[in-house]
Amino acid sequence: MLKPSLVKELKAIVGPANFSTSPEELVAYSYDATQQESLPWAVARPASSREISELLVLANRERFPVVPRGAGTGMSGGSVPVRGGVVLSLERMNHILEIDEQNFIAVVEPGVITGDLQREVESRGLFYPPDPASHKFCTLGGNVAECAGGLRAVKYGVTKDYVLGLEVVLPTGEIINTGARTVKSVAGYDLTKLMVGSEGTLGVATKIILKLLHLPDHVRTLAAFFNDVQGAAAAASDIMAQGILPRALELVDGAALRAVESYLKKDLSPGAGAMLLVEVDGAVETTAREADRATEIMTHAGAVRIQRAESAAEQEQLWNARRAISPALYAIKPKKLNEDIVVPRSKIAEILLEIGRIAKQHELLIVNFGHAGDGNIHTNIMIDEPDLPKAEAAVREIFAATLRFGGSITGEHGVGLSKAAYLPMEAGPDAISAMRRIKRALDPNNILNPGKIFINAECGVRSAE
Ligand code: 2HG
Ligand code: ZN
Repeated sequence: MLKPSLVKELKAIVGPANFSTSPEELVAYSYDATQQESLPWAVARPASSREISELLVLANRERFPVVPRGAGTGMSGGSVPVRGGVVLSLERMNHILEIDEQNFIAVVEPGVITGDLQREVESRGLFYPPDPASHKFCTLGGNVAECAGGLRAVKYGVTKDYVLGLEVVLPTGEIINTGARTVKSVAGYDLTKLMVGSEGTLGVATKIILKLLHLPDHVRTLAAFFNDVQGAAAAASDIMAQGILPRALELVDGAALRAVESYLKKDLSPGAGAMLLVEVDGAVETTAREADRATEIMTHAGAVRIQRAESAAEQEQLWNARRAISPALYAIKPKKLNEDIVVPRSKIAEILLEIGRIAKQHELLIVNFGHAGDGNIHTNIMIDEPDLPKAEAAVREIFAATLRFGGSITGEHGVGLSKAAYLPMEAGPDAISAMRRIKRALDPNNILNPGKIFINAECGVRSAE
């Protein structure tokens, strides 16, 4: 709870219309896409880095938590205010400030919807590749905080590969600029890379300088259907091993296919045990050659049917189906533990076998889909509430197997709340201690997004009452 004098000060910073403690609003800002929830004490919607700076200075003086929030589409609880405090919603800072067509740069505020920037730059023949499945809703600020990946990461990389520089408000209120507007810059520590993926715990990005590319001339999309997920996984590895670099190579298992078919009320390929979506881009001749080659490889690996999207509308339909998987899975069970393990891509078939074994042993339904091209598989453990303990045991075993295969427990969703207990499985104690020291150096009072990434993250926050 915030004492009345503090409410007055906060209202003076962001304006009374942009500050709320109404119960309805608190609920609306209490959860993210993981369905974890915790009520904040208030919501503030600042319009500038100066306002954010003032708010953070106040938070340090009064020691209340501040939790930055984009659109709440995160998948690890990063924007959930687990210790209450003030949610700092960046929704009003939603302007594309500049598109520099000559230097292939965009400068945006954090609240810009990723899909809006994609559309805007594409209308000018430019391309912003990072493409999280939630691109129609998620924000670039959230993408930066979590270092979002997405469907095109296999060829084009993830958010950190496109952030050239940032304006950041540090937890203690200083406004700094990191990076540069150039392709190269090695002036001091790379604070840009430190901030990207820091899950809203080290600073609030208020301006983002993004690298753009030239829009590829041509795009071809294939949907291939297999009898089982092992065949699809083998085909995905073969495509990559043969030197084809698709811009998306997505795997969907049978259970995910059924779920999305019933969610969209549309058959993709009745009875198919798995689907691969392959998209290549580039010059017309190159894409034609690569699509033919991918077709041969998938046929050889056991594809029973391959569909070529004949128009942009057909391409869009396939991608809409793929992007709908995450919400569609709730038709199977009321709760899902959505993980985003990543393994070397030659190990996808093996890890899927191992996950199947773990599912059987714990009598759980585990649905797998995701970014096969870069080895990032979404293992979704579908449960009813009472199944939670055994699902958590299964998660630990899946993570152990992932690490044995040389992978990582999270490829794109971040640690947040969901994976804090598991981080020590991957990062050694000295590495975690180094991370904690960075956090402490930048946020000595632990006011910015406390309770994330580290288990038992020391609080340092007292009630502002
Ligand atoms: C996706 O790729 C998202 O669709 C969500 O990262 C994944 O729900 C999930 O597990
Ligand atoms: Zn994903």
